[in-house]
Order: sequence, then structure tokens, then C-alpha cells
Amino acid sequence: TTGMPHPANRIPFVGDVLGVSGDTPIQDNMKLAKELGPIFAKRFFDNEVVLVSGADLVAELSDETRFAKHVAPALARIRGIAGDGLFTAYNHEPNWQKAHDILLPAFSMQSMRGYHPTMLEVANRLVAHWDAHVDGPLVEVAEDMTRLTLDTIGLSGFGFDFTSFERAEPHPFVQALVRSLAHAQAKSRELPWIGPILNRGADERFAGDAEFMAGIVDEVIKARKDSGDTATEDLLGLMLNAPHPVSGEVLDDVNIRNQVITFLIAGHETTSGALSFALHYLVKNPAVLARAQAEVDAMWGDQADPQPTFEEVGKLRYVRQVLNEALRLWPTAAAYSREATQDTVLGGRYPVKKGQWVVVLAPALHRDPVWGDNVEAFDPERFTPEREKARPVHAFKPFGTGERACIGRQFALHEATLLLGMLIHRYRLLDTEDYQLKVKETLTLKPAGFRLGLARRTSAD
Ligand code: MNH
Repeated sequence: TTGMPHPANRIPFVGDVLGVSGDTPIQDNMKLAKELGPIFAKRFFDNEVVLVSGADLVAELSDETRFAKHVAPALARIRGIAGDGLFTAYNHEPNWQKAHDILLPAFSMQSMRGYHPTMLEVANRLVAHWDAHVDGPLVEVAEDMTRLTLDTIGLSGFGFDFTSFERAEPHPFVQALVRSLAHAQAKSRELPWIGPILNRGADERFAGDAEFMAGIVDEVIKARKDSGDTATEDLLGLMLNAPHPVSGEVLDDVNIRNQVITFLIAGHETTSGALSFALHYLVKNPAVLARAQAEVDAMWGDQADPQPTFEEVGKLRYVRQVLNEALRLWPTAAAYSREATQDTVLGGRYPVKKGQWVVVLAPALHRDPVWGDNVEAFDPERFTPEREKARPVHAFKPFGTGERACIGRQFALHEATLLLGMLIHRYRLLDTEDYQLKVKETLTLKPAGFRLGLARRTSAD
């Protein structure tokens, strides 16, 4: 990485620490990308990390003959919770391919159709909760989106009900999760030698949280086993009963636990953030909201309580564009890493040895010049089919890339489009507090402290 741009004011031995807070690594790196360009290096004591955000470079990194997923240190720490589950598995672990092959059918179109009624049931829970706030106290958007996404993955994947809307506080599973993700993030800035001693209490709490979450997962598994149900083909059904299509092997118990916890985590945090950002941008862009409302009105007219069908959700093309545009500006899983599978040269000038890795900084990639000259503007028109075709294919990476890309993408988009459609059809969203976006980072991104007032829409709105 000699000759690679790096932050000014690098301190000998210590590295690039000036102006860095620790709470907002993604946003700090976005600023650096803006100053330093499409590729730069950052050092913290002995650890150097290369961050990439140029569309051309990311296209190279997406070449699966040269690069593969890398489980970077922050993700490796999540292995303390999710072990060799799909998200955190190393490429060389046989359980990755095995579980991938067994679980892929759970994300087919056919399966999505099967989840739809459950997604709708949970959307109705949120609507009931929001109805109680109409002309009343503000709603906490991100918290409620998390209630929705956790209940949705729990019920549709595992037949397990977290009953989040019956709880005043986030479900204890979520509390343990948020704490442990924040810890995994903070550890990246731990001082050498002294850090592990200073952080011993936090490390112990992390272990305790991991154990607590494992306990919940064991409950989820036990509930299914006790029920004697071996027919339901949801995620848990496949994990417990489905043989591998070629080898005929089934998943072992430890791996099942890791997969359940993986899906409970991966299946809700990011979708919750995406929904929250989408609502934020809708509220701040009345013309976009009006167009989105025109789309749902054309479908449901002035029905008081429309219950969208699976097919209808697929037809909400503009609402889907709104979600994509929110994921462009704030891809909620904002960074993923790629390692060279052979010695190679990146961008025609940076040699990368086999095994060396770089981070893709998605929010910076999503602001590359290929997106035009007004990259901060919220404009769902960027996602019309014509404009998508005109853009380099690797310029948009909210779901990662290649064979280790997000398996839950269609699940997330269906769930989120369904809910957004229902919400904008039903409510006037009131920006009572003139909310100014503040992005909170706990490995995933969320708008912090985002509240909305609610009123029912009438045909005049
Ligand atoms: Mn998801 C992998 C983003 C929703 C389950 N997901 C990834 C990766 C990104 C990502 C990025 C790749 C990470 C890497 O390369 O290291 N995921 C998202 C976003 C949303 C999302 C932005 C919502 C919006 N993900 C979901 C949902 C589920 C899910 C919903 C499950 C129901 N994701 C996964 C799993 C993986 C993954 C499992 C790991 C896949 C693999 O490596 O085999």
C-alpha cells in the first residue's frame, strides 16, 4: 500500500487517530473518502486497513475469479455470537456451502409467497400501534420498525413470536444484540495491550449477551421440536429436517443454533434501518411522497383498511424505487470486505497479495460520480429501469456481492415495500419536530431519535 493516499496528520506509531471519535467510523470514513478519493489506507497502530469506494475499483473487487468475501475483524468478533452461521462463516468452512444449499429454497419466490400472510399480519400489528398514536404522542420510528422486523423474521422464519408491540421496551434479545454489536464495533479502536485490560468488563458483558441470545435461540428451537411439527418448511423447518440436496447430510445442532441466531440478527436490524431512512426521506421530500401515494391510491383507492396481496406488493414499483434510493444514501450494512484469492493488481497500480483484503465503503460508492453531480439529493428516479441499465452494474451494493451476497434481499424488499405502501396510504406523516438526520452506527446504521406525528389521511390529503 505504498503510494496510497492516507489521512494527513498521521502520527508515528499510533496512526490515523486525529479527528476520529469511535462512534461513527462509517461516517468518518465517508468524509475521508471525499477528501482522499476512491481508495485510501488508514492505520491504527499496527493495523492498516484499505478502504475502497470508487465504482471502477468495486467492479474489480466484484470479480469472483480474483476476490472473495473476507471476514474482517469486526465481523470475526460477531462469530462470538453467530459462529459459523452463513453471515460470519469463513469461505473455507464446509458448513457455509452446506447451509447455503439447504436454506436457499427458503428464499425462493414460492417461499416469499408463503411468508406474505405473516408479513401482513405483523404489518397490521404496527398499524394498530400507530393508529393509537393518531393525533396523539409521536411515534419512535426506528424502534417501531425494529419491532416489526423482529416479529416478522421470528414468525415467518421460525414460528416464534417476540410480541414486540406488547412491550414498552425493546425485546431483551434486541437489547443484548444492540449492546453486543456496539461492542464489536468499539473493539476496532481498542488500544493495543492496555485495551483488553480496560475493556474486560465490556468483554464479559459481550460474552453474557451472547449467552443470553443463545438461550433465546434454544427456546425457539425447543418450541418447534416440542410441537412435533416436522412439516413446516420455513427456515427452521429446513434447518431441522432438510437433507442437503447432494450429500443428504443434515445440519448439526451447533450449526443450527448459529444459523437461527444469524437469521434473527441479519433478518431484522438492516431492514429496520432501511425502512426508517425511507420514511425520513419521504417526509422530507413531499413531491416524492405525493408520487408514492399516487401509486398506492391507484391500487387501493380510499379503502379504509386495504390488505395488500403478494402480487400487489410486486406492483408497487415506485415505492420499491424509494427504498432503493434510501439504501443508496444509507446502505444499512454499510461496509463489507473482499480478499484477493490470488496475487493481483488493483486499479492497474496497487499490488494486492493473495489473502490481503480491502473494505468496500458502500455509502461512499453510492456517491461516486457515476451517480451524477447531485449525489446527496434523494431522487428515486435514479432507479427507473432505464437509468439502472445506463449505470455500471457494480455501482449499487447495499446487499454485498457474489455468492456471499445477502440471501435475504427479496425477503427484506418484500417486507419493506408492503409496510411502506400501507403506511403512506393510511397516514399523513407529520415532521412535527423538523427532524434533522443523525445517523447512529452500531455496525448497522439507523436514524437516531427520529420521531413522527401521525394523522389519518382523508381523500382530500
Ligand atoms: Mn442480509 C448478507 C445487507 C436483509 C440475511 N446482507 C448480507 C450482506 C449484506 C447484507 C451487505 C453481505 C455481507 C458481506 O459481504 O460480508 N441484508 C442486508 C440489507 C438488508 C438485509 C441492507 C435489508 C435491507 N439479510 C436481510 C434479511 C435476511 C438477511 C431480511 C434474512 C431473512 N444477509 C443475510 C444472510 C447473509 C447476508 C444470511 C449472509 C449470506 C452468506 O454469506 O451466505
